[in-house]
Amino acid sequence: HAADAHRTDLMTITRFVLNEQSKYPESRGDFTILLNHIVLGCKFVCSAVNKAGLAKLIGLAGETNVQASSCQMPDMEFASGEEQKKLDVLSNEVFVKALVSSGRTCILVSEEDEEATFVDPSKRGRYCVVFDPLDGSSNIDCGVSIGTIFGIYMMKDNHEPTLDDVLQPGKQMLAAGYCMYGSSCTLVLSTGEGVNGFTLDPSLGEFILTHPDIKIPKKGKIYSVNEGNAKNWDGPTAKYVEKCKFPKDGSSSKSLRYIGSMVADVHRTLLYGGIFLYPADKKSPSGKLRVLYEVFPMSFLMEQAGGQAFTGKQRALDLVPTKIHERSPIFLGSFDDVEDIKALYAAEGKKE
Ligand code: P6P
Repeated sequence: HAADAHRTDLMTITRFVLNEQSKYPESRGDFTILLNHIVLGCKFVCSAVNKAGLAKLIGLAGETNVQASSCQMPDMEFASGEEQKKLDVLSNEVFVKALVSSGRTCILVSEEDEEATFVDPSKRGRYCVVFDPLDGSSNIDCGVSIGTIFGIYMMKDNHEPTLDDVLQPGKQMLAAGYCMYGSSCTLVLSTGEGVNGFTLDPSLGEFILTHPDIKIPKKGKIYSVNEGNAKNWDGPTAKYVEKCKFPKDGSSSKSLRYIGSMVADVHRTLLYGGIFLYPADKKSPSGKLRVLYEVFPMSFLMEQAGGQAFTGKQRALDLVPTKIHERSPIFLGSFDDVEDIKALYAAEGKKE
């Protein structure tokens, strides 16, 4: 029976990527090995985030060195009290160690590290990984979903790695994805041939394909922006949000949904449709979100799912970053909704 086949024919993320890799006979499986190490990091963070509240509780009971029982990494102990490593620092250490130990990376850029990590030549591979190990981590204590966001470049050519290998436009990314730590642990990934979602089955410790070939609705009923910044918005953003609330064409107004955790807001946008905005404003003329490991991966996924992503000036993936922690305004989501705000910026441009 089809249902039984589905239950017994487990499509794990590893098997899925191997299937994709098999289309490129020349590939030596390096990408699959790299991805498996990213998946390992996500499994650890999922476990640590789910324990965070509990570990803190036990910590308050004065116990020290509460071992995160589910992972056999002794040096990843939870200390109690103030030595408790912040989860984003811990997550960063796990991802850096996992990526270096994969032997497939040469440069790592993390939101947590001011400088890029150049992997020792003895452990070097061809991939450059840019990531935010725990985006939205300020939301942990109130139980809001948070996530890991990552993007993967191939180094430009076989020379000594330099920052130029990561200061590439987003359209050069080979793959991008995020892992959301919420009611379930969901990993959404694109390797350039569409978007697929995998859910962690904790009893197997495997990510299973649960959302094959995700496509974002062409137009949505939701807009997602921090309305608290409205007084600082530029004209086109203000006009667009006004249109969402008071549509002139008699259509119904859009609902506002804003969680304040990018992975959660983008995941909802991807599945339900609509538009996510983090515009520039007078206080931060480049917006708040980081190009390499927030804007590019989410823009890559949106385009792969049939949506689009715009900076207010250009297609987000065409942007060429000059600094590894550079920021950019971003408008991403359903194709038609982003088209509407592009038209408003274009009209503004004509006036200037
Ligand atoms: P604001 C979280 O701190 C974050 O980096 C993103 O995850 C999120 O989309 C954004 O900032 C929220 O920013 O200014 O609306 O609180």
